[in-house]
Amino acid sequence: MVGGFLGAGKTTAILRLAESLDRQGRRVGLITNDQSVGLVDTAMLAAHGFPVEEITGGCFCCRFNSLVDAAGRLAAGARPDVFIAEPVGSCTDLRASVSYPLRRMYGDSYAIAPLSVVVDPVRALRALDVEPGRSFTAKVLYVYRKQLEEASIIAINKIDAIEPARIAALTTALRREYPQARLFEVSARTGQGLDAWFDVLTREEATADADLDIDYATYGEGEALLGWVNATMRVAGADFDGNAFVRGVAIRIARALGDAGIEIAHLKMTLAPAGGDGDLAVLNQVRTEHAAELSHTLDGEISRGELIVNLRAEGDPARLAAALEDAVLEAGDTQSLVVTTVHQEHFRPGRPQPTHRLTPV
Ligand SMILES: Nc1nc2c(ncn2[C@@H]2O[C@H](COP(=O)(O)OP(=O)(O)O)[C@@H](O)[C@H]2O)c(=O)[nH]1
Ligand SMILES: [Mg+2]
Repeated sequence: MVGGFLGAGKTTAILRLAESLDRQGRRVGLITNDQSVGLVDTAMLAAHGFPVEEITGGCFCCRFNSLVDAAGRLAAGARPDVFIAEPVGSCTDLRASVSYPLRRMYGDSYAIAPLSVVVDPVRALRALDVEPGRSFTAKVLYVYRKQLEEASIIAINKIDAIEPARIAALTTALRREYPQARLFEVSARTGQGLDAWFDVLTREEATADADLDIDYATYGEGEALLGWVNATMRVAGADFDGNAFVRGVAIRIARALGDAGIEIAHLKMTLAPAGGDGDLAVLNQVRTEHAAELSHTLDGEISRGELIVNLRAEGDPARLAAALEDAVLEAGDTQSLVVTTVHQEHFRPGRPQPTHRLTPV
């Protein structure tokens, strides 16, 4: 499992790990997880040609049997040598609710690798109070810190995008507060530092360390402070600039949420032309003040397309949904587009109730 908070770079790192294993001749199966359907991540990973199973409607820990079923489906089809699973970014206590149960029940068939937790360095510097700046409230940070507390490996990601001195400050803080974890400094984007981390993942097994001391009431409240919106929309017009449109939507959402004091955890969007040939715009934004990034852009103008939006932020889901709708309509207006909502849901994650909770024996 490659865990870590929303927007840390899990999916990007998993894709790199899958490619690395593939080059070594190992067959890989991927398992994505989310609270709801219509996922940008699944579409992105599948577009790279790897077999992917999606577990929706709850996290691995609360849908443990779905995780086992998904692994079973992959085993029956693509027959992977290695499974890589991405847990929901707002989940924690994964050792007790996923790793140990897997090992106890399926230890003869599977070896479980150490739990990795990926961090975005700017987010982590603020969460650990090393740097000032907009962050989440205390109960969300409780979940954030529990993720670090149970990590065997902490992968400090995005080192391509931050000054070395700030990484050094973060390393010092992480060593002090989470001495159990092995630290790696990596860039899932450029590939820097990944080999050393991946090497440990493929060679070592998870250890049975002390149980995570966690209060499920606080964890549940922290998780439920995050609002989730998933939407699928059809966009049509005379030939229009789809890249500018998704940028326009992101700018407007960030402005509205910033004015309301709401911190974005992760905003993801894809815009795919109707009947397209795999051409896609992909946008990501991981903080309210972070400039949105377009990691894939559309080659030319389009006249019709499907927009998928996944927004996770610390705020009332209805308010997030309204901000998204306003942003899409306004951005659409600037290019005289007609936008139709095909599917939209907004909610707070339910109380975490793991199927199993085992502690080491
Ligand atoms: N600069 C930089 N950005 C990265 C890196 N890894 C991931 N990102 C970006 O961070 C954002 C969130 O990444 P994603 O893999 O979707 O995060 P997840 O929510 O943890 O799965 C995307 O915009 C990625 O392109 C990295 O090593 N460097
Ligand atoms: Mg992801």
